[in-house]
Amino acid sequence: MKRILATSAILVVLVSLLAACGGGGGGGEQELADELHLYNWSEYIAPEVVEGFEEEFGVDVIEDTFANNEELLAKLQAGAGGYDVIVPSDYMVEIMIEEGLLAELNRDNLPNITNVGDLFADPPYDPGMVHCVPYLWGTTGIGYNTDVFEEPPDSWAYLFDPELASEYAGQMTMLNDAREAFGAALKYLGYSLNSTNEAELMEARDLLIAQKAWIYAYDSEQYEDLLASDETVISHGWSGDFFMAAEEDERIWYAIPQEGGTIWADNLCIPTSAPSQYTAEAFINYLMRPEIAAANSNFAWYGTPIPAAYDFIDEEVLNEPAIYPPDDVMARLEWLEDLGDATPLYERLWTEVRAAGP
Ligand code: SPD
Repeated sequence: MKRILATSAILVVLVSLLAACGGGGGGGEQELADELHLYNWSEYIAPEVVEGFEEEFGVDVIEDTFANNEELLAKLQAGAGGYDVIVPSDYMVEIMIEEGLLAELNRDNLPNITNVGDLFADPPYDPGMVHCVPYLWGTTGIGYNTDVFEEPPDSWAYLFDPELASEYAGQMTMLNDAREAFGAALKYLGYSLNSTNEAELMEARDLLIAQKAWIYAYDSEQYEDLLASDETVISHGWSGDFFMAAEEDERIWYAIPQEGGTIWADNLCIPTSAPSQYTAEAFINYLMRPEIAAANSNFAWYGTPIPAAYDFIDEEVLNEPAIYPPDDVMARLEWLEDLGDATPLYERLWTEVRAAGP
């Protein structure tokens, strides 16, 4: 009897210790933490959604933002252990799974996962949604000032062809994002944005270096504001960011280039180092409620993977063909994929682009 009591006491101490450490493994942990740390893209969650979670669950949400997937990866690789929920894109999810950076989701805590539509429920970068659930999706293309462009600049030539692009010298931004910048250059050249062909990549690098003569900035977080403040007139960027800016400034609009561009999905994932996997799952489950998914889609002007949310999405978002593109446009879009062994080559070429004059 004594031995049973002693064993139980040890178990109780172990369980309390695990709870005090915040667990991280999900399992038996059933208490919400006081805080949830979210590492997200900028302007990518509706303020009322955050407030709603804080009020209903009694958890303070603390948000940091990153500019691109590589910045997020570098932070986790450097051992940053404070984040409960992160929001990597498709190809980065694959890389993070391979590197053992993502926890497996505990579906018992995610009953709303059944709300994810068939199109997104079995993504190639995370088959069966074992590690992540899709959050929002969109495209990469060209934002512009409609006062300057009578016709939509719906070709990458507006950013790369010397005759066209030089007209907007000093008034053009490119995303501060290696995969997206190379993707745009590769598409303009007629190649896949997942090319690993060294000659094609060198050509894209040279094009990006030549383009620097017209670039105002590489920026992923304020480029839409630069359009609104008339510092720029044309900008490489993510669809919803331009539509969101257009709410304040109706001169701004967005075009998907005829040559095609990127289609992407950002995902809600939990790092293996998360302070509280249980709190992270409560938050992710909340974000998959149809009304909440709709509030985020209405705020950020990106597509939601939750079809039941459509009933709550504003008509102008739902009916915008650049947000929910028709089939012929979808057919021209390409997903970014993990480049495997070619990743260091991209990194080197991107460093060369950023270091080059002017
Ligand atoms: N302002 C939030 C934008 C989020 C864009 N994520 C897209 C990543 C595509 N590679």
